[in-house]
Amino acid sequence: MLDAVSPLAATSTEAKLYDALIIGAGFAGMYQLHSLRDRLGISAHVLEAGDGVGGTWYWNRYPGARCDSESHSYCYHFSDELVQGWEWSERYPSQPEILRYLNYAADKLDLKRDITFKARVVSASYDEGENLWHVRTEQGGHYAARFLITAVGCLSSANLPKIDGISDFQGKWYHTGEWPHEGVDFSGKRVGVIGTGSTGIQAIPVVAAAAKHLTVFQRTANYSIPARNAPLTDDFKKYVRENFAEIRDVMRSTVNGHPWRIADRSVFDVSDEERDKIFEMAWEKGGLRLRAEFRDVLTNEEANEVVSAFLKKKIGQIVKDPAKAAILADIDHGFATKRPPIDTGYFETYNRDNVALVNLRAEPIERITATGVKTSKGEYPLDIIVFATGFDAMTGPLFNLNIAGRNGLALRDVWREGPRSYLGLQVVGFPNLFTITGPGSPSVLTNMIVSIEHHVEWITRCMQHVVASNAQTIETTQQAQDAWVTHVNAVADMTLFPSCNSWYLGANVPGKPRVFMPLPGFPDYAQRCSDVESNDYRGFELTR
Ligand code: NA7
Repeated sequence: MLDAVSPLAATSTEAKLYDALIIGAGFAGMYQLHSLRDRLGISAHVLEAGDGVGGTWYWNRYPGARCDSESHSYCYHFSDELVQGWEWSERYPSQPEILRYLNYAADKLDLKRDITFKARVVSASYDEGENLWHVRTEQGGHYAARFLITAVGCLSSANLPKIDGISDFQGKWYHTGEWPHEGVDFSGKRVGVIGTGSTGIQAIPVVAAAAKHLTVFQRTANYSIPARNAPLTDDFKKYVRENFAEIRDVMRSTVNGHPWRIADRSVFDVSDEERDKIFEMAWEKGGLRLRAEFRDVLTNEEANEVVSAFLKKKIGQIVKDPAKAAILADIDHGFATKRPPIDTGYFETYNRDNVALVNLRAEPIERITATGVKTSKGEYPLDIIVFATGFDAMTGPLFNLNIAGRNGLALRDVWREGPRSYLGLQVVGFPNLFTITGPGSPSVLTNMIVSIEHHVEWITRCMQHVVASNAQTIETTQQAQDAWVTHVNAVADMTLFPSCNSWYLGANVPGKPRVFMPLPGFPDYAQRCSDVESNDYRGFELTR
């Protein structure tokens, strides 16, 4: 334990004392624990609400849950041993396989002994006199540490819309992000799914195949690209084993952190025929690679319209009922300005006899009744309602911790008008607090693992610097934070992201301030973080 911390253990608090507390045992918290404990040699402990590791993948057990990043890129790359010791079975890993992977990593790194499970953090407050963060859990636990690191994920606070009458419903209802561990039996049931984001698009085909009847309630139509999921071949597995260093380098050098480069051509550099050929090939190959075929999809409105038109046309080709096809293709935003979903048989599902589509733009939900969902045009009888209605993204999970910094300053109040941070890592007034993949960093615009590994490694070196400098605290300055917020807004404004109502902007949660939260462009961001580090942590102040 750090010298500056240990004397306090005996004197000022009955809390369990550590050098660092980490909240959350998903990909981020697990790697942070390993880095601090096994590399830096300080005492670190993780508090986790669930009764196992996994984070997002512990909670999101809904039917069809699968990662949209390809499996060979959606795993830790910091350890050759972990890479060589694991084999993914499919192109996109399913939720159960990711959970197995995280347990494999936790066991290999011997992490579980330093994690307290079933410990839901309800408050985290900084005591300036002691220079300690005091963290309390719902279960009555009290912990304290000099450093506090949030590893709570960006999409872990479920958004359950306030629809009148939900307590009247006599059937069962579930939110996809808080799915029962024992699963849900849909057989013989009339099911309604509300929401057609990435989650709804994954769940709908699986629910349709299991249920007697499915009614999809669509408010905003969405694009989707076939994932073309399939078992991995032995050749591909061998390629990954032998080339993982190169794969990692590609991921770290591209805007979205995926294992492919973005083509250096404009949509308008090629003829219409050639462009169609490129799109068709990308459609056949499947997955998010389609977005990378041209460099200007998210920066040039006309270029975006061309891609969007191609994808809308595909819906009409797949969905046989012209009325359904028209509702599904009536998309009001440009492709990938919202998080682009990928699917397995999504649009094809609307060709099944047991699937109905309700257009909430034409008939909004009025209320939930004892027996179903009532819209302005009629009532839909249901036995089960599935809310695939997303998350209070990025800030929600942090607010749930009730973080209070200097002088009891609540993060919720400081961010009332929207999140403000320096590098997405620190906030003025909250010394020694680091937010992994916090607002103001690339986070959700990347393959998350790339952003997580980058942040964990940066935080670890930064803490090493604080300790080596014999400093008590590190805290960003107001000036650095203000300049960073200006930078994030300027970069977002160079893209088409702010053009639509997405959860990136908080637009899915009524009353949430409209602020673009993530920062587009991983490599430029990583370079800026490196520059800060090599310039004596410019923008941060250390107190000794
Ligand atoms: P999303 O992408 O936020 O999608 C939520 C869906 O739920 C979306 O279609 C919403 O329509 C719909 N929704 C939300 N509230 C309502 C109400 N009140 N009535 C009807 N429909 C509603 O969440 P996901 O879980 O699909 O995906 C989140 C991320 O997880 C995803 O992007 C990946 O990164 C993984 P709207 O568009 O708001 O009109």
